[in-house]
Amino acid sequence: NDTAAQKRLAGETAIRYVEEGAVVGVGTGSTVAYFIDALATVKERIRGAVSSSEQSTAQLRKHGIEVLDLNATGPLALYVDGADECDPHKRLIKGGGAALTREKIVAEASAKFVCIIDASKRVDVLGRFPLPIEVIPMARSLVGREIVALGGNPVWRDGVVTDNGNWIIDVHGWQIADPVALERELNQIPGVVAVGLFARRPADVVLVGDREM
Ligand code: DER
Repeated sequence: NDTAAQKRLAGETAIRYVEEGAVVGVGTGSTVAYFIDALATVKERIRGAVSSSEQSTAQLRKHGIEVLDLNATGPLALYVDGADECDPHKRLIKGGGAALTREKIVAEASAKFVCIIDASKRVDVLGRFPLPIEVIPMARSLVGREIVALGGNPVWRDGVVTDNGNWIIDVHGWQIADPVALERELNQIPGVVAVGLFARRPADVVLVGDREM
């Protein structure tokens, strides 16, 4: 269908940002799955990849692409990942796939973050998609109470344990006009591991299908 076609196109278009001999930072999700398949067609051009999830690691290894430790690679030139929502300033909501913590780590280590999306992810104001927050399990109720105090409606993503052994709270009911401020505020709460707002550090390039936003 059209959405899948746009995701595939975005994944394939992102290949143009892969430089010779690069170690490529790779995100998580169904759009990134198309990027990984495309990366496999040029795998002799790259040195390897740094992965943001066990899911992406498995797909990379299936294609014979070496998965490297971020502590061994140092800074990366390129990070490619999807998003759940993207506003006009290239600020993102991520975490639909529960990989937000490692995604944020690899994005932070990368000089250029290329975000690959289909048109359905574009919004004027972030927040229709429930905001994922990764929390240390013992702090779930504490963080939930502080979210309520901030006017949100926290819902435990019951049954999901992240690659880091933590839990996810999805926050409904926020229209996030100042995502940088909210990201900073939520990051302060003890027990919060990562917030699914990429606003302090937005994407550098957003590909909607094959078009740069
Ligand atoms: O969980 C994530 O952050 C994913 O990147 C998500 O935001 C995009 O997933 P999709 O490409 O399957 O829509």
